[in-house]
Amino acid sequence: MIKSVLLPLMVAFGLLAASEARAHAVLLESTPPAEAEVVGDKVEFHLKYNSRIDARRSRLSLKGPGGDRTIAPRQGGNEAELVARVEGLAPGRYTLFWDVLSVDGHVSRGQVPFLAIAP
Ligand SMILES: [Cu+2]
Repeated sequence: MIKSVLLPLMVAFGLLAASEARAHAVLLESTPPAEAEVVGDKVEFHLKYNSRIDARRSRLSLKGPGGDRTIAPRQGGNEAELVARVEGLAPGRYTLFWDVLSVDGHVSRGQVPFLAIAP
């Protein structure tokens, strides 16, 4: 009897804990994808998350051959997407650092490395 009650309870709590952890914004997909080769000196970033993002309080920065620069992100097609555009890239290795505020009030961070190559 006790066993039959406990197991479903433990399963229920396990699921709750898992969905709580997922409340932080997690990057699901990016354009360019990590380790991609981008041809040319312009890149349009699309970052798709698993939850809504506050675009105004999220930051992007790009580190690469020309030094570091901060990029102002905009909201994409929906509230779980950020977009930004950068021009004038010299060929070389870059890392896009993202720092986003999700609706649960937590900040999460990550990076997308890519390679810019001359056309
Ligand atoms: Cu969170």
